[in-house]
Amino acid sequence: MLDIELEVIERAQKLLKEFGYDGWLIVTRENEDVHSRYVLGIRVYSTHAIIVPKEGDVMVLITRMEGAMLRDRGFDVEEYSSGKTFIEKLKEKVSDLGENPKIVINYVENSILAGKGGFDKMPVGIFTSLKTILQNVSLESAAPFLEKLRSIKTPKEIKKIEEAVKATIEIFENKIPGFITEGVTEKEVGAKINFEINKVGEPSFATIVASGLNSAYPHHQTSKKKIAKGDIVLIDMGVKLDGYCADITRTYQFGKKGSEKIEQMYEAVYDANKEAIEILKPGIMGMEVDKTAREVLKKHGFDPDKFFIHGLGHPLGIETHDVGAMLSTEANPYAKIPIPVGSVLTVEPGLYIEGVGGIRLEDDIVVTPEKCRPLSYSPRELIHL
Ligand SMILES: [Mn+2]
Repeated sequence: MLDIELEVIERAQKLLKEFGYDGWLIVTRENEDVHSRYVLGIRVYSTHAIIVPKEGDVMVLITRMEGAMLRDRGFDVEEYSSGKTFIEKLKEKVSDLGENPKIVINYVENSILAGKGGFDKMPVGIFTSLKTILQNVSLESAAPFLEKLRSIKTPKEIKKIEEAVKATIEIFENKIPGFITEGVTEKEVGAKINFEINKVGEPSFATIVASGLNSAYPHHQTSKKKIAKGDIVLIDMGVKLDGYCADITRTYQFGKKGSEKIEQMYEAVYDANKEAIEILKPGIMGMEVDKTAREVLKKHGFDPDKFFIHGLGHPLGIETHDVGAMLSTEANPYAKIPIPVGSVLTVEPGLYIEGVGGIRLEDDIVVTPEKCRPLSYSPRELIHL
């Protein structure tokens, strides 16, 4: 167990007590629930259960194949050999939490309407199994508890994200310019970027390399298209370090000459990014920050309703799209809560014009008691590679 996991466990236990829960139960497999790694610090793949009691040691019920690895990390490990023994041992361990314990599990009621997708990690099959196995246990949604646990980052978590951002910038500045050559495909550039990412960590998400007209799609799927002179090259990627994500987008142009339109778009997006970061401070609502960015784009002559087709930013943490206060329009309930100190957010205005291309500049920031501290800074001018 590293300090960062110990801190997560301590905070989780404190919150369980505050909420009046007896424990937090994670049951997952194949690394499907991000909270398993959040607590254990490593990925495990066999079906396993993690019990975080409101006090005392964390218990992991797992196969022999992966048990030793967790025992080495200091966890209390119980091994099982079949579905039947898993069920017997889970029942027994849960009964240690008391009579008719109140336990939270990682699912969300009315998941689509609730807008809390980040917590909805339990497959329906496991959910129905638990309902049958744990008859005298009250199983509740962990969403309110997890929201508190994950949306505010501790100094150790912030430091980890800061390191991930540094590693990402290093690749943007020192590696990527050399990767963009005439005729290279988006996929080849993506593979080279991923090689650099994997040397220090792993990709936070599937790296996006969008060139030419493809850049008009914010989530373009990196393709076999060859990069040609004059193309916009939009790259969205991030290093994940020890489970904590960075997420940065830079937009370049391949070749010396750019069109005036693209230069204007770049300037508008740069100003929107900068002004949004300037007004971002604790207590402000994300919708206000999002609105400011839209107004800047409008001032530059670009209609945000037509050309800025996503929210301004999202929380960043153990998932690229983490949970908590968002920078978005008022349609998003998370854009209407005051942004707390300790939030880590992306700020990523963009302009996407079909038939022309897209520009996005995405930086990562931390909300401090005074205002916000950018962890990355977009280049002032469009860089011609
Ligand atoms: Mn992003």
